[in-house]
Amino acid sequence: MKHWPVKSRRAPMLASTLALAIVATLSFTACKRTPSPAGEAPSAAASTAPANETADQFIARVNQEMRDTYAELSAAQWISSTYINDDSELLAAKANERWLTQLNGWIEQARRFEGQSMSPETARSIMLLKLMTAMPAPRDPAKLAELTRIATRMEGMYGSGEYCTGEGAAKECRQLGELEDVLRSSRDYATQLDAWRGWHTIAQPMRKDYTRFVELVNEGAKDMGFADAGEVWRSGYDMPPAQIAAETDRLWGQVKPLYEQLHCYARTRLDAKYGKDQGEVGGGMLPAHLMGNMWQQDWSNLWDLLQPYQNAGSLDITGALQQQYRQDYTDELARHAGIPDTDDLVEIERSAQLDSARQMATRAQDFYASLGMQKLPDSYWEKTQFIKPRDRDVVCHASAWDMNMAGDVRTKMCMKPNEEDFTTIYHELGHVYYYLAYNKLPPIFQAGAHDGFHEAIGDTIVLAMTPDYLRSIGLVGEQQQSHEALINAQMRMALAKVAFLPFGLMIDRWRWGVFDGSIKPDQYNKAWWDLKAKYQGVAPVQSRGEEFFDPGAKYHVPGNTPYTRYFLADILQFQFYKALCDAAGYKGPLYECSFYGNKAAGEKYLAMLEKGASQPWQQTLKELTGGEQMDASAVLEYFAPLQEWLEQQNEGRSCGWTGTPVNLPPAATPDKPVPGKA
Ligand code: X8Z
Ligand code: ZN
Repeated sequence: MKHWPVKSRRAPMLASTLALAIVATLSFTACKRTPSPAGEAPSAAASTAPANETADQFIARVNQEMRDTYAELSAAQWISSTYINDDSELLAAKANERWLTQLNGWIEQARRFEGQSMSPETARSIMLLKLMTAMPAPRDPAKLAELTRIATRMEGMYGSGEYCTGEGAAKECRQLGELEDVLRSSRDYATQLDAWRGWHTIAQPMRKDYTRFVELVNEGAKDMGFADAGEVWRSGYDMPPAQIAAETDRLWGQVKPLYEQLHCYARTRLDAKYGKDQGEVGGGMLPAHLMGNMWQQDWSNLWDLLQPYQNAGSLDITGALQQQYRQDYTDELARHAGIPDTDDLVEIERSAQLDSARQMATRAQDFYASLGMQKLPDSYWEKTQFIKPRDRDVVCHASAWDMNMAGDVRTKMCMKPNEEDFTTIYHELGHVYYYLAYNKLPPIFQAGAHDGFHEAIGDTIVLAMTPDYLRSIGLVGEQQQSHEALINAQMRMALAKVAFLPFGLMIDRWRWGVFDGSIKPDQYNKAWWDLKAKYQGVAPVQSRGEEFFDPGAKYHVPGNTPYTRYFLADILQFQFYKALCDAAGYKGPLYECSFYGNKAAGEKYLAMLEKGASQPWQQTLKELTGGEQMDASAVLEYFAPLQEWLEQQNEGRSCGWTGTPVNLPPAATPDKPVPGKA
């Protein structure tokens, strides 16, 4: 996303930086903050405000200056995310330092206008300015520079993190993608545990940096008049910050019974596969390393274990994508003149991987185009990172970038032919289409209505990828019209979207606590696993003491991307989906609707995207859905058949879990940290 550079280098963040971060718009009433004391260390930019400038003129100038600086920052961040080394990190940290200094300068200059009358747009812009970065920076230039260096380093450590085993010639190092492949495909208990533990070693060396990072962003937040950095994050929702915390509790309360049913069902199936003593951990929790995903946030990879009915029509999208890839490879091989040597084979493999990734992105583009949206510009296809480069470290975590607010949009992924990456590219293009739609607004308004909107755009399209749509693009065969087939289709969505809900919530429960000091550094890991237990009902099978820093093994922690957005998006996308189905004139049950190809739905969607952050999100939501509240009833409506089915399956079982596992054995061999290579 675009992001304003605020943050670090990644785009989603970027957007975040600007955009995403912004997203977090606050209502005017919520924005009355205690003015900070006059700065002891005024930034250079603060002295450049022309005398007698009005508030409206000030905002016009800030928008212009933002446009002028933006491309340089995003270029530095793009390079450091797609070519990790000391040099690119240095340049990205420096660019971010300039940006945050400039931002602090604008925020300081804006104080002149407190209490003055000004246009509503200007008042909103000033509010958004203070929330533009997820990484509020201290005014002290030395501390600001320290902060950008730490942020860049942590993200680099994540991107280049690897887990090495064996010695000498037998030494083998694996990065996240390879370790994720193990969890995706292996069903061997010990093999999965090794991959899971191995990845978590990369985070151990981040603990010190993260602890200092927290001190520095909190100082930046206080300089702006906020209690701590968590309050800055919670202030981006056009309502008082305390209220958004309560809102997330309310929404979680709506969907929790559904999650509990899914959890209970998954546990039964895991018990059947691994035996009760391995299929669950004390207190009825799910073992963290057996969920097919490093963070247990998406259980789709456990389809082989959790598929409700074996013979009700295949939804094996990964299988179909892999088959297409193999076909590409065979075709390329056949076209090769002469007998290929090893280098040729590597080239052919790579070229087939790239083709397959581009085909996946083309499919995703086609969905948006079918709604009447533009095709992506040529520069997208030329400059995007589709697959993992062979010769250097990159941040593989998927992101979407607006490089210049003028059409240079890109995605950055390390795509493989599997269902997860296939849906992720639809997600990323949601960000891209948001950028393209709001690029005509002043830069300060170039953000999602709130950050959850930004995350929900592409996911709404994913909901419309029904079995029927998948059949129409040749990824699955003819579908049965049976209750069994319906339950299978629902389960496929639930493993991604219902399993995610408590994870979407717990990450920022942890960070809010870290920022407000209720979670102290010597309790970082304990608090993390307490929250994992409380919300997700998952637990490690060996004890994870404070020698570990498991939060750092999830991208958004070292990457400093707020996470509540994804929880909100997981709810909002069902509201958007329902609204677009209505706009398309669809009348059947919600879960069968696809608005693929429907221009009326597309027009309505685009109208929302074009609003960006120019008005409170409640208004934007109302224009799309008729309501002003986030609400999970569309989630429940969508999953009603599955919920009923799960309740039948779970009947007579004792569901639920207790919060904390008891007496976990210590890790058999202490994990050794393997510092990143960068
Ligand atoms: O980070 C992402 C996107 C980029 S904004 C790939 N997501 C979250 C995650 O991977 O943890 C999408 C779903 C949740
Ligand atoms: Zn996203």
